[in-house]
Parts: sequence; C-alpha cells; structure tokens
Amino acid sequence: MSEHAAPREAPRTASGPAPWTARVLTLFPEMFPGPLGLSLAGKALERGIWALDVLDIRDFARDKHRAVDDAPFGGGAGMVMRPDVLDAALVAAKARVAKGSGRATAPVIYLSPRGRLLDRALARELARGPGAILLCGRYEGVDERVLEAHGIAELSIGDYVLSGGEPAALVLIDAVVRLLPGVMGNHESPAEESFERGLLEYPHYTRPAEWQGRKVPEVLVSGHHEKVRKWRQAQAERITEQRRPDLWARYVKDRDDEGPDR
Ligand code: 6GU
Repeated sequence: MSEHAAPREAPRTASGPAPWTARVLTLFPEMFPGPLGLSLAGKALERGIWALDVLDIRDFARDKHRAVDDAPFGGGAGMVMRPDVLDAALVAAKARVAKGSGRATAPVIYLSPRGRLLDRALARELARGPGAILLCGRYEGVDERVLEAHGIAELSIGDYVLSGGEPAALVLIDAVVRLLPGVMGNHESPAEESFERGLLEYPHYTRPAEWQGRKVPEVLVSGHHEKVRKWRQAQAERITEQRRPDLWARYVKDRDDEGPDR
C-alpha cells in the first residue's frame, strides 16, 4: 500500500455514516498504520470499512521548544507527559469525532499496563461503537490529572511493559477491526475461532498427507463430517484444559449453566 493510501481524516462516504474510526494520539505517527496497512486490516482500510486518524501530540505543544514532557513532581526517574499538551490534543481529537460522525464523542482510551486487560468482550463492545480515541504514552506516563479531566479509561494488553502505548494501540485496533461487519469473509468466520466459543483452537493440517514420516490424523481424511466435528471438539477441549485452566474452568461452567442440550 502506498504511503498516501491511509487517509489522515476519516473519509465520509457519499452514503451512510462514517466508518469505525481509530483516532490515535501519539508522538510517533510514523508507526501507523504500520502492520494495519497490510493483510486483512489493510484491505478493510482501503475499502473504507474503518478509518485511521493519526494526531501528532507534538503539534499541540505550545512553548518554543515544543516540549511535550517534563520532570515528575516529587522527583524520580523519567519524564511525564504534560497535561496541557495532552488536553489540547484530546480536545482536537474529540472535535474531529463530532465532525466526522455527528456523534458527541467516542470512548477515550489510554494504553497503559495499569489498565483493564483487553479481552474479546471489550473488543466486541468497541466494535459496536463509532470508534475510539487512543492515547499512546511514552516516557514514565502521563499526568494523572488529564486522565481524570477527560474521563479516560486505561487499557492493557498484558502483564508486561512496553516502551510505549503504540504497539498496544495496533493490537487493540487489529482485534476490533476484524470484528467489523464485512472485514472477514465466510471462510474466516470468527465464530469458529479461539475464544469465540470459549475454547482454544483444534490442530490444523494440510497437504501433504504424510510429511517427514508424520501422518495427518486418520479421521480428517475419512470424509465423515460428524466424526471430524467431534474429533475437533475433543481436541479443542483437550488443548484448552491442558494449556489454559482458567479458560477451561469458565467453559465448563458456561456449558453446565446452559444445560445438557448443547
Ligand atoms: Cl497498553 N502500554 C504499555 N506501555 N505497556 C503495556 C501495555 C500498554 N500493555 C501491556 N504493557
């Protein structure tokens, strides 16, 4: 995809509402769309199913050095992003939401290891909305007051620390975009995937039927669709129970709550 293919403003199609829009506030606008310009998300971006609007936080710095950060009150290592600069960027992002979609706002999310963990329920919830404003931090973090003032929710992608929120924003956008109507074809339906049924995926095989002395499980070449379905279900259960006791416990509980006829 060419470097101009990703619109900086959400395109307004002649008919219908604005597409799901990720408005990203970052000091590294060059990181976007990055991997999201390729493959499934990239094609959907080109087709206007979603839009990306990247704002460079440094454009909102007002002093002559264009400073976006300063030393922490109370001392300590690292730098903290200034609330006045972030506020100006957030006000601009919110105004662009209103202009683009006619909506008052989209949820504002600060990508941070302190946040609620991203899961499929949250990705689905976001996919149902108009988009999201994603604040990517660098340095030690952002001034707490701007989080309070803008009612910002914090969101983490796992219990490890990244050097900035940008890769987390890419992960979040990817997880949401693939749920938007029209992004996935029938062949890659999310209903069959890991987590959508509460189980990890069963093993996959393709040609050759024998490779380095390893044969594909007999049932898969048997042509018995019902046997294949049962085998895959049993494999998915085995793998989930072995690898993710947390998911397994929830699956067993949900299954038992739903009653015997499922
Ligand atoms: Cl969202 N941001 C950063 N900086 N580190 C993280 C993270 C987010 N999620 C896990 N680690």
